[in-house]
Amino acid sequence: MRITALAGGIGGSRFIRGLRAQLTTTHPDGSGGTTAEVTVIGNTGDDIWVHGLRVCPDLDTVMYTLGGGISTERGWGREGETFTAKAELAGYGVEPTWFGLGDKDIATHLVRTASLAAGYSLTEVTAALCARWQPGVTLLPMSDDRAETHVVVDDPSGARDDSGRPMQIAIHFQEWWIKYRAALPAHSFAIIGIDTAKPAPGVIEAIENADLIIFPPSNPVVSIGTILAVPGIAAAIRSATGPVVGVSPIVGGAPVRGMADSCLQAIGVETSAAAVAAHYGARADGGLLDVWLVDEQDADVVETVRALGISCRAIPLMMTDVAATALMAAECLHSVNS
Ligand code: FO1
Repeated sequence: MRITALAGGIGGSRFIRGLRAQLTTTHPDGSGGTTAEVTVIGNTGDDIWVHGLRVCPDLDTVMYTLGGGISTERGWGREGETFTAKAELAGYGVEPTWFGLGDKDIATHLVRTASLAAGYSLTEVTAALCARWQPGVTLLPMSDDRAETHVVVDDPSGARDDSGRPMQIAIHFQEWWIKYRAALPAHSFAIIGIDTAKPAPGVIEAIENADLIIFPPSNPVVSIGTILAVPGIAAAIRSATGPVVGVSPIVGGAPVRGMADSCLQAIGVETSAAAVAAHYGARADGGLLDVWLVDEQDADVVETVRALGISCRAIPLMMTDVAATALMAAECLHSVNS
């Protein structure tokens, strides 16, 4: 079976880890293997140049989480990380001092930056990095082209225009997310370069050949939404032969983690499991979803979602550990047969 999943950072990575566990059969004698091949299309809208290094937060979070190198406490970056270089850079007063640049993580960014400078594509670089981490999935960037999410906010300095209205500026997503904790109301998101970005090699094929397409519980706006904004990807999903199953990132009216509510607010979507399903739309109706999984706390929205033309089930969606996440993945797999 071929499964293709779109993934952002922490939530998406943890879901894929559960999916891989669900697909991996280990026999008493230790033999076994996975009964399916999984391709993950990773969001690169969060990517940023930091101190001359190209950082790909969502690709690295998938790679480290599945490769066993992730910091379980933070959900991003490396286990047992130190931040000596970061402190030294701050000592020189160079910005961005707010970005958590880990010493071990720097090695990944150095390899990526040098390889890109040598002319390798992000797809090739990601494959090379994954050769070390062995994530057990094929990790593809959504695009090899620059497509960087910026957030339009009122100028934090309080600057105003001639008529006294707050000046609006666009800041990099990472600055909004890390320095301002997404607390600055976002007027809109601008993905710089998205209009000319092309799906990375293998992305469209992974969608067209999939027996199942999954939207894990990643941020529907700045992670899944950014991947869908790459010209060609949403259309490929709409016309894909495999069923498209989404897992709600909103439970009981709030994001399970992260700040999806700040993002949904910016695009005028209510922070609820049903509203996100409606935002993605029913495939039968020109949208993207065939199935939407909501948490048991949101069982009351199942009928509403079904009325949209999207089949819907309420199951436990808290990814408390790999086993719980594997059960969520099992529910997605059932959609292939139903
Ligand atoms: N998230 C933070 O909240 N603070 C940080 O300092 C931070 C640094 C960082 C460095 C590398 C990396 O791969 C991820 C990092 N993240 C940090 C997470 C990142 O900002 C978000 O996870 C994604 O961009 C959104 O999914």
